[in-house]
Amino acid sequence: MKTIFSGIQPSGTITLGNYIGALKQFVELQNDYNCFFCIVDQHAITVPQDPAILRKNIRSLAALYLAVGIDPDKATLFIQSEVPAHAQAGWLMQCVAYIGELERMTQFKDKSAGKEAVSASLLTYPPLMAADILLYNTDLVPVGEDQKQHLELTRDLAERFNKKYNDILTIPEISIPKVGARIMSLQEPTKKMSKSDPNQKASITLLDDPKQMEKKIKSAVTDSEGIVKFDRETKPGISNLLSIYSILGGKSIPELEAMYHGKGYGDFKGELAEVVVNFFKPIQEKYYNLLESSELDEILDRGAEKANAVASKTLKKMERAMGIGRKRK
Ligand code: ATP
Ligand code: LTN
Repeated sequence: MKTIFSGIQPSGTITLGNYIGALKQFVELQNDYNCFFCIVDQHAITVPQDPAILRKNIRSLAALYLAVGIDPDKATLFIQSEVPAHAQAGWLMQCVAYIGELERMTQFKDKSAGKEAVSASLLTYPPLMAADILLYNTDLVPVGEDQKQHLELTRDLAERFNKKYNDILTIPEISIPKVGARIMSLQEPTKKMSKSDPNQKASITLLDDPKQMEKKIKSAVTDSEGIVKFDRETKPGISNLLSIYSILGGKSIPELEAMYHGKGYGDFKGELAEVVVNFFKPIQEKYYNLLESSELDEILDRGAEKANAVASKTLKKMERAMGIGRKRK
């Protein structure tokens, strides 16, 4: 069986974008691959976090992974900081990466823009991400489109490592969904929906209550044309809502365009809100049950143990190849 690795930051409650771009794929892929899904808390602290809120978000993200359908008997679910090999291999990959290539990462440019104090880790974030992936001999990494550049760098770093030291790292492939790889902000539809966006109206989280979901969809920025038609260039707002409707409602975009022919945005948004609310209702019920249970901690303990067994082996191989530490049997 081939191996999959992917991670989500516990930097807030996950959004519709995270679900459509990442989690939905994870659930589908877990049947055919040996999967490792990670809560990348060490990545989350590259930007300021309130410690108490971060703790809560970690548990909440774990429960959401399970609530959307990740099956702990099929996939390994774990917290990054509970597997020390990640930080250790992250350091090794920092020694392989060049500052110039890290400075070219658009996520670094976006997250550091206009900030006076930027942590060093925001720059060295991609080598840690590369380590996450490479420790598991990963064949495939399912992510949203925004992570493409990081994945390309991961492949470059792995190739560089293999050439310089020993051919021990697997070069991973990237998997981006055909539809929904980039769900846009509801307020600025030319910008991606992001869970750490300070404007709460810009994203729908998986834990919003029905009223909030409805309100956010109804106030989503569209255009003044009044025609429900997919055109990313001239109608980014409506096109984004059509993508969401199509994926969660199980109807194709032409079908939806035909359904709303001659109708206004009011009807369209109202019915989309219903689709979104009904889609996440059972997920939310499952989530609240899980959050109360001790099962969640048991799953995470087991996950960390399984991940640790694989990751520590690769780390040892990397250290040996680089010549650090003493030679042991
Ligand atoms: P942050 O706002 O803290 O940077 P984020 O919402 O961008 O977080 P991540 O934790 O960085 O989310 O990403 C988790 C996964 O969700 C990644 O695979 C990423 O590509 C995917 N993803 C994030 N935002 C979107 C989006 N708007 N559309 C599709 N996929 C997305
Ligand atoms: N960089 C990713 C989160 C992330 C990740 C990973 C994704 C960290 N490590 C490994 C896939 C594989 C992000 O910001 N979305």
